[in-house]
Amino acid sequence: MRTTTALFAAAFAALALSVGAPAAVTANTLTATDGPGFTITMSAKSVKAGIYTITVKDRSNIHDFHLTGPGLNKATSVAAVKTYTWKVTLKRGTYKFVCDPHASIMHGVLKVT
Ligand SMILES: [Cu+2]
Repeated sequence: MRTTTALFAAAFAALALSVGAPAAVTANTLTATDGPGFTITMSAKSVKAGIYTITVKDRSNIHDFHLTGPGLNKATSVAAVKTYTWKVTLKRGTYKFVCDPHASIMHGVLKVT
C-alpha cells in the first residue's frame, strides 16, 4: 500500500513537471548518421508532420548527409566530420536522404504523414 502511494506520488510529480515544461515534452527529435562505413541512417522511417530538431552525425570525410523533400534541401559537408543540429519543418510527403558521392548505395526515405 505504501509502495502504491509512493508510486502515485512519483507519477503525479512527473505529471506536474511535464505540465510545467511542455516544450521539452513535445520536442520532436530525429537522429541521422552517415559513416564511418558506407551506411546512412535516420532514426525513424515515418513521423508526423511538424517542427523537428534533427541531430546529424556526419562521421566521415568521404560522405555527406543530404536531406530533400517538401520545402527542404539541406546537406552536410562531405569533407567535414561534424555533428550538425538542424531545426526543420517536415511537411506531409516523402523525404529522401542520400550521401551525394555514393547516392546509389547510400540512401533512405523518411515518410511524413
Ligand atoms: Cu558516401
